[in-house]
Amino acid sequence: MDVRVGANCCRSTIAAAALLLSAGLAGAACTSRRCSDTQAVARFRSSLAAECNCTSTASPKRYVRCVKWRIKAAMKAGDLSPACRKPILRCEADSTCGLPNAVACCRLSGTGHVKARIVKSAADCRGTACPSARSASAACTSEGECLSDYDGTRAGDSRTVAGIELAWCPAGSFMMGSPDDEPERRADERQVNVTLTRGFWMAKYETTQGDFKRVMGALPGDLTAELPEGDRNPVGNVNFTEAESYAAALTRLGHDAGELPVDWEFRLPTEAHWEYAARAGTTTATAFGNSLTSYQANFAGRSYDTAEQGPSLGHAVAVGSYPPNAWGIYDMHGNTYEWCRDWYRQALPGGTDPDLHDAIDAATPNPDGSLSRVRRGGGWGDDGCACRSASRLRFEPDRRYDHIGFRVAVVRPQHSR
Ligand SMILES: [Ca+2]
Repeated sequence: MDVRVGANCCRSTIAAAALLLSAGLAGAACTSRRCSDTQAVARFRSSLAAECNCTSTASPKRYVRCVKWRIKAAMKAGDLSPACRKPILRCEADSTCGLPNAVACCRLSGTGHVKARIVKSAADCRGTACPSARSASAACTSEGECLSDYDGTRAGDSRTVAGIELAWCPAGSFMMGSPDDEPERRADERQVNVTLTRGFWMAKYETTQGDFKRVMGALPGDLTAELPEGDRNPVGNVNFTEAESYAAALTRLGHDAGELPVDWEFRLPTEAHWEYAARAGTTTATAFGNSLTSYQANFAGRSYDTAEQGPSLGHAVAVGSYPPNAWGIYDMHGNTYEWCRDWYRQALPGGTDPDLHDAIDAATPNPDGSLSRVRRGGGWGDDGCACRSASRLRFEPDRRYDHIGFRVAVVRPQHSR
């Protein structure tokens, strides 16, 4: 099923495909404002693949012929409104025969056209493989890259994968770091422009002890008086490698369960991902404005800026005990510090999709010559100023401390196109 998509003339087709994908459900394209009974359409569609013996992508024409016959019969029996016929047919004719994780090959030809086709396996692709494609025309951008139907539709959309609750953070640009006049800022927060070309899913909560034990079998380090035991309490005393191992294990669980497309994976967030998610669209010092009280986040000591003084608990609490930010993400300010995947570099990494995970040569050495990863967000033992969205600290990756935990993100890495 080869589909040639003009790079310029078919922008509307691509836009429609993008809309279809951003709706999150291929089925959404099979309903229509003119078709009043959208539930009937959804029910009917879900039965078509089985009724038409749709076991392979190799026979789309026969499949569509069967669908047409079924629609006709349903209309005759009064089970389907004639207005629903076209929406269903339009979708079915462009479908991958009901297979949810078909593979599309997206290839930019020498003449500037995108050539897309559906295959059974990524191994059959000579161009870019888009494993979560639902149809050829809905798989590729006009540049021959993959669109994803796994994206959320709007900031804060929810999804649960491998038991981890996630919030959607859409692609976008933001100013990373703090302005010169932000109180208590530090020199390593000099602002840079960042563009994130792909949206990602951020864990709504810090990694909990319960989830870590479920996935890895045991906690990574000791509990302390300040890091008490509790399945909803955050993990602490976890080094960088252990945090990455947990993310990798979640990726395997997600793939094995069919909940995670093969081109997506769990990771620690980059600093850019972390700050973008912490800000949740805000440009103020925190997601709650230019001040912060310990009624809003679990930190100790001084409130930040003009906020009223609150309690200093001096220990970790169950995740989600404080209000979420605008995208439904909890404890980005306070409770535990959170590992990021970047090497610490004094100058913030700006630009497009910055990722210093492998940029060891760019890392800023500590006074003793060692190198650090980044930790973010403040914790139960520090003042409110450390909870600012732009605040950043370093920590050597092989070390652990009870006030340092992490959260995971689900991303579609750049190497998967
Ligand atoms: Ca935190």
